[in-house]
Amino acid sequence: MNYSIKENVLTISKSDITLSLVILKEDLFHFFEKKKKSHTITKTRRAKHINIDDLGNKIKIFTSLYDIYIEDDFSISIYDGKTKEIVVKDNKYVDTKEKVISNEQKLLLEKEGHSFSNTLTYSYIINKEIQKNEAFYGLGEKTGYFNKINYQYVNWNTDDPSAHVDNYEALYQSCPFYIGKHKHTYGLFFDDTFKTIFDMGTDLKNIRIKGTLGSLDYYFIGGKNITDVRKKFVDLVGVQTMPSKFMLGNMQSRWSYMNKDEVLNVVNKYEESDIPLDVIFLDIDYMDNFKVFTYNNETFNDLPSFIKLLNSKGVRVVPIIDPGVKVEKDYFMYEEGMKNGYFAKDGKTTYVGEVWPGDSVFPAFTNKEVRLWWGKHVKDLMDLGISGIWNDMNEPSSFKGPLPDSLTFKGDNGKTLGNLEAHNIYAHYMSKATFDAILEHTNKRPFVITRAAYAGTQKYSTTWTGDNQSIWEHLRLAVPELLNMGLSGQSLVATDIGGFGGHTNKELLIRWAEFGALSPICRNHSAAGTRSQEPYTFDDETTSIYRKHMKLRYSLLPYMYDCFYNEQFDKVPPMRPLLLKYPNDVETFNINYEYMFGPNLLVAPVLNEGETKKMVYFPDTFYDYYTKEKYTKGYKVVDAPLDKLPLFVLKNSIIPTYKSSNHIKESYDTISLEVFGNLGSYTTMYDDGETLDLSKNDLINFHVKNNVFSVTYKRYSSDTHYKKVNLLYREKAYEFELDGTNQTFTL
Ligand code: MIG
Repeated sequence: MNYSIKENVLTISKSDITLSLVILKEDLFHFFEKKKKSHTITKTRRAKHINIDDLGNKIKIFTSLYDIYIEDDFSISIYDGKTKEIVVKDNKYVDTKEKVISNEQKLLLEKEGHSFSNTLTYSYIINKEIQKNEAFYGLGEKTGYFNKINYQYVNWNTDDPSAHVDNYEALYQSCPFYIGKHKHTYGLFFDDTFKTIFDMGTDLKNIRIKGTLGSLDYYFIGGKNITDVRKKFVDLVGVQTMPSKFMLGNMQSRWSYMNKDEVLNVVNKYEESDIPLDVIFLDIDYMDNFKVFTYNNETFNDLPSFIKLLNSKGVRVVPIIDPGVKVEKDYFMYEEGMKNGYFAKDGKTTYVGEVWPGDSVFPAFTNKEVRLWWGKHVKDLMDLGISGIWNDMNEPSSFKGPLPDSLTFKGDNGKTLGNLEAHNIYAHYMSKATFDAILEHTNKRPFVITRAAYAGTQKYSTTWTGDNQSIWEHLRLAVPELLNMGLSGQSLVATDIGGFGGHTNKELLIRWAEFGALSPICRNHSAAGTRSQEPYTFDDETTSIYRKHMKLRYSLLPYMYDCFYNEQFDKVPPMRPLLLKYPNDVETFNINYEYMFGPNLLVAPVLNEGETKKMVYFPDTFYDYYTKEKYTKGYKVVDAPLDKLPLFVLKNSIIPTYKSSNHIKESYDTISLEVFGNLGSYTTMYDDGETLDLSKNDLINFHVKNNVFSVTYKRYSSDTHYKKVNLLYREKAYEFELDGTNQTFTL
């Protein structure tokens, strides 16, 4: 075999094909055809020394953990270094021409007047052999079930308003990363921003990954288990930004709040209904003729004072910003962008597509100068008093259909990107522009929520799953969809509670809100022209069940907040499949409709109409959160009347809660602890809910065992924090005063 090693880069070449390998860590390998700059991996890592054995017709490269064999047809097999078992293996090199139909079929189709090529040419096709009982997860925002096996997906950010059914191939986001789990667990991340196709085993034999124009460029990520692989993937592309506390509050939105009165009415109705609310969104209707960075001077006149009013009622405001800039003489965004050549071009002229304002042009966020310019306007918008920015339509979507392949976008360092390369990272860079600007302006954790994304966008933004519909099928879809997003690095995610398109109904809204209460971001949103979807527009029962579950969410705030804080360090997504904690329990491999929130809560939302009982799988001993009934390992049928979200707590754990308020507060002076089982230990983080520096936080550990309760601080500040703790232990309630020093109490 013809290979060379230069500066720890192994390169193999044969005829016109070259393949390089860099060992980044003992369990992180980078395979690529051409060296290129990643759009999402920001850290550069040093290449490690390559240990190699030349075996004649193949070579063996080994680290302390894995053996890699590369054959002279470029097929790669990775084995566990200790057991010598297969981890992941190429099923022989495949020609990049793929036969789609036979010659006979082609002739028939042509007879009927279709023109059809019976071969498609790809820039690469990789076949990874499916191992015995192998399951697949990840792939970011995709439809279908939790285990991705047997579906085919396309990574091409797409705004298609039809219903997101199982076999829908492309949603708004692209995350070319999957985790394979059989006896061994690994991840593969294809850092290819061009369109890629992931056939997850439709032939039952291979995972087939096809590049359309991009060059082969992927990472093998090894790990002990799925948690470990997820952690290493996140270390590579970036961890989800830590939310400010308010971002865990309840949010209300609707496309078609047409003026200030309508918005105020929603906030007032929430208040009257005694339902917690922290954020209200302004959809496109607040703008002046849909011109971004403006507001309508009649319907939303003096917006800053209005925002102040809402803020004084404890509610923050987050407006929408789309990428499309209206073509209009004297409109500052258009003039500034045109003058500086900031918009995407078709040949020598600026490309004009169509969005809400009519003819629109698209900023080239791939370029730093453009990002800074956009950011300056983001800062001006922040000055109105808003608390975050909602980025939509950034696939990008245009009413004139997909942007032409021929478009070009200015990149960084004098580069130009064609549309096919820029498309999947358009929103990624728009999120970066927005995030960087808010960060610089406020010096606090930015709140950005984007519809489209690429792998790693979570370091700049949260996301939601776009235009779902008010159908039960979409409530069911939401659970595995968010779980796989979590495994793909995106943990601050939401689905539109109640469903976006179509008219929702009482029962669906209630069940969706119950799920929403224990999902990462909790936001009710609906489309213009659909039935009102705010909880109080139904009946007293709806209002009361909605209230109950939002209060449940607000009471669990310290727990949820700790989950997001912990993710910064342990890289475990707060909303997580049972599989993460129980990777050896085969029952957990295909669980679609229950999940864990944090280490101790098991959530089993009802997702079917008319259902008042639910079959729940308990991977261990759990207690009912409300009744304290004990469930041992196995499948059990639990009661789930309309007003109840089935929620369970792992034995021997402590759940911290606050007395729920209707708005998230800056500080809390009492914390309640409930011990489920005989003992428990829980560490909580205490901060102001928005500080950037997470390294200097005060941690408080609560520990209960053998009738002794202790409180231990690991602190950076001298604040007392909680002054009181209420403890519920073995059905007895205790109340203790805290003085800010380590204390021990006998129970
Ligand atoms: O569908 O701005 O996904 O949340 O309300 C049209 C209007 C465009 C799509 C978003 C949706 C938003 C809507 N937008």
